[in-house]
Amino acid sequence: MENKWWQKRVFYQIYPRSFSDSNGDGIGDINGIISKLDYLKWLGIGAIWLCPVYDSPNEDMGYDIRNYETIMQEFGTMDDFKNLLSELHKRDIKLVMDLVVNHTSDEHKWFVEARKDPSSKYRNYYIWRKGKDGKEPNNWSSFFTPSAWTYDKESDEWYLHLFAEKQPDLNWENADMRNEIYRMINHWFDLGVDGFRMDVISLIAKAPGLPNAKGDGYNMAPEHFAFQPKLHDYLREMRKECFDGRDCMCVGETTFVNTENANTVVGDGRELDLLFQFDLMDIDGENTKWNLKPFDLKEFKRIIDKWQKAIKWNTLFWSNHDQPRVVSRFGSTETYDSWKTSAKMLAVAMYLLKGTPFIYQGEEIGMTNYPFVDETQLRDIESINLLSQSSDRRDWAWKGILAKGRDNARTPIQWDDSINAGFSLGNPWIEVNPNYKNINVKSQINDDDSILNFYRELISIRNNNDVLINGDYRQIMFDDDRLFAYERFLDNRKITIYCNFSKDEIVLDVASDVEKIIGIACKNKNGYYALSPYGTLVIKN
Ligand code: TEU
Ligand code: CA
Repeated sequence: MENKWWQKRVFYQIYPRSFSDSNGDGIGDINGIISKLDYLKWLGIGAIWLCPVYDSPNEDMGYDIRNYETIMQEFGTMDDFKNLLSELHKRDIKLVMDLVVNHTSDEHKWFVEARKDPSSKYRNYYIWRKGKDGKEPNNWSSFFTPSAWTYDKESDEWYLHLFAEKQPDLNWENADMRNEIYRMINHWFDLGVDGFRMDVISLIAKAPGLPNAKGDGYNMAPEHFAFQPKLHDYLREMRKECFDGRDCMCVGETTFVNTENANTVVGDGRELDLLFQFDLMDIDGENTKWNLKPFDLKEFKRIIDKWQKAIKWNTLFWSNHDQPRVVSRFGSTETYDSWKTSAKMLAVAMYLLKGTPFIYQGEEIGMTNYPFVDETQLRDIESINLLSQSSDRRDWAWKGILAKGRDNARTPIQWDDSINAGFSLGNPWIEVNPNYKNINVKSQINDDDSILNFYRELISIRNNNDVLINGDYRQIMFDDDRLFAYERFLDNRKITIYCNFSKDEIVLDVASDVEKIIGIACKNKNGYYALSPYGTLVIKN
């Protein structure tokens, strides 16, 4: 089987602001990334997803773009960027950029013109409507604010924003706007980038007439802005104008995707190559992510099974810059041992599945959630807005933020045990996790038993094993509520993976003389393999 490059490589997601600061201003930057490329190569990484590095006022940390073709000053210059690209390619590492085209910043020159002059051609690049009876044009809520509309007094019209007020949605019905976006994408391709991760791409088309959502008050209206018929026209057009004929990859952040509509975007290869689905990320929330509910392994197993069967090629990830730290969330940080063992087990559970792994920065050393104590420590607009909108239930909101707040995964990478964890000599833009003296790259790199060295080994096993790349998937022991187990098989070769998600010791029905590829917290008990709490075993059989 002929693989595409993005099927054979392990991705690593970089959140530049928190990766490495080269000049002591407390903000991670491009030169900081360049200084760590040998580390990523050593780890076995084959491609990077780089979160936005474009000019932005940072209302939503770069997801509000002011200029698509310049680099954020705090991150460096265009020359620094070109240098990064060439240093990556020198090491045979691909670069996938973030593409945020559902909305821009309200400081983007298109929106500035649009707001200033309703007769300008840019007015129609965005979505403006008259109000209804002095109120919003419809009852949609946004991800960050109660209403998805903001009133403009000058013109007596409202503009739509599915995210923050400072993130006005682009009007994809406008062909001029679309062409400007395509030109911009091609410009980055011509510089040499290898692909794009498309932010909330499933939301770019809105239902004609912008109908009300069901229910009273403000409501999320995915039925009117996610996976609309026009989405497919836009994606096909974009593919034709920008992606066709290039050896590139586009992965969509397909908010509100499900196993029924997934293949409408990745099915025939004419829209997206890959997609991110969030069923797993929703597993510990009831209706909203902030209503916490306990992790249910059986539900996890159903979700994995459903997605492994639904589409040809999955993305495999535990976390990203919008999610808490995986070991705090789904593993155990109760003791040193459970932290270390569960972090390794989770990696095996996810990254030996069929698909392309995306490791989020810091995950490879088992970084944990941040013990926030007060709101001045928060930087993320989502958490800050949640608090200000929840004055009647502050404790509930705070509990939610501790468990799920996006800042948990945005604290600086812990490189060593020196000041600010070696991230910066200045004052970091967000606090460094106080556990950096115990959890850092330097202490793990020379420790054979570390999470970091385990990630390296796992990546290398995966990179070099055809069964793990192309083999079919089959889940086994489906009804077991402590073990997650699956097989990968190709021709007459088979690999079986056992992961103990529980605190119990589990004796497996596998004789201890079977060849093992990986064994963590796994011993021989009366001739059988036995998994200690959070242990994992991978065998060749
Ligand atoms: O996230 C899209 C998205 O749906 C998030 O709002 C998600 O629901 C939330 O983070 C879960 O808590 C993307 C980016 O990844 C995110 O960082 C941006 O804030 C958002 O788009 C707007 O661009
Ligand atoms: Ca800096």
